[in-house]
Amino acid sequence: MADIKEAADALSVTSEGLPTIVWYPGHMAKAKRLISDNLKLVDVVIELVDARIPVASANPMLKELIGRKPRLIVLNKMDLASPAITKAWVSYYRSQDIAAVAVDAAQGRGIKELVKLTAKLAAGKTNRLENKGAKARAPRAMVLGIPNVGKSSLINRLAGKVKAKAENRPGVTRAKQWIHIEGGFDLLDMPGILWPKFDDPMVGLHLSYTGAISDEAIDTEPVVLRLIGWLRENFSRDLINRYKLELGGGESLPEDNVELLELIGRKRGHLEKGGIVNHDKTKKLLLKEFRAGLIGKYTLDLPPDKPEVQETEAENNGTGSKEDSRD
Ligand SMILES: Nc1nc2c(ncn2[C@@H]2O[C@H](COP(=O)(O)OP(=O)(O)OP(=O)(O)O)[C@@H](O)[C@H]2O)c(=O)[nH]1
Ligand SMILES: [Mg+2]
Repeated sequence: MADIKEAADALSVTSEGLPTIVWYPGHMAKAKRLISDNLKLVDVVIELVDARIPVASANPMLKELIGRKPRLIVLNKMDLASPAITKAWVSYYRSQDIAAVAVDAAQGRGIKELVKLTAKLAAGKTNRLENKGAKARAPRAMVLGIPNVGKSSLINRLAGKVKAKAENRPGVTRAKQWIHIEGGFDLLDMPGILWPKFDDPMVGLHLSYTGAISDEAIDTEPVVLRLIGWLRENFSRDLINRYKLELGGGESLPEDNVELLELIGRKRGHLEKGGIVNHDKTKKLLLKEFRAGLIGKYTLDLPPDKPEVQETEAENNGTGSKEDSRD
């Protein structure tokens, strides 16, 4: 499994100690060429983004790269994202005339609709070819996405439906492997790695929260402290429930993120001699549980036309009825 660090040229930090990505123009041009070479082979592009961070996990240059080729945006890992905000994202894309669908490639949710939509988008091209007298062929698609977004899971999930029937087609440049997806299209059996946006510190932060940037590559302390702050501001009820942070009457969570981290650490018994909290243990726990959706199902990037969704979500989460099932 690759991560952003391997795809990027360098990982750097901002003045606040937050991760940011540095790309060199030469390497970027090479990556672009690699993608455009493969793009030539397909009729439709399946762009995978992480439903929790549709902005941070998207490639801002893809639109320009693929030109007028049909594109389907797939919001993967929907099982970990806020259902209401995922819905809002799908409507947003559709309002922009971009086909979009939410899926869970790990469990197979949404895959049928994905196949249907891809076939429909690609059919325009093959129909045009046939009208010009070319021999009929199945439409072709490829999967693109940043590291760790679920490209292999999606390809396996699609291939699994037809028992991974792969074939080596002659006549195609460098004899690529294609998987025939029944009732749908031919899928290029090789995902294209995209690079995420790199000029916005929020992007690095959100990629770290969700694990697209591996923890070994960065100092997780400032990242986890920001995450704790975000959770406290938006979903304090979830934190209280998950970590059983019983507070005295009228008391609220500590404003200080380090204090809150230590409170959680103490609750989980992450103590060393002298009653000092082992920050490292608590940081790892928080990241693991956040990424697994155990604290709650959150979407960090909001659609441009729906900034108010997060608030509604926070209110809904505060009702307490679903917390029991999370332990
Ligand atoms: N919860 C959840 N996890 C998923 C989903 N799709 C993929 N994953 C997990 O995400 C991780 C990365 O998935 P991969 O399919 O390896 O992602 P990839 O894009 O091929 O990654 P690289 O090859 O490293 O670029 C794995 O641990 C998967 O099990 C999903 O829909 N839901
Ligand atoms: Mg992969």
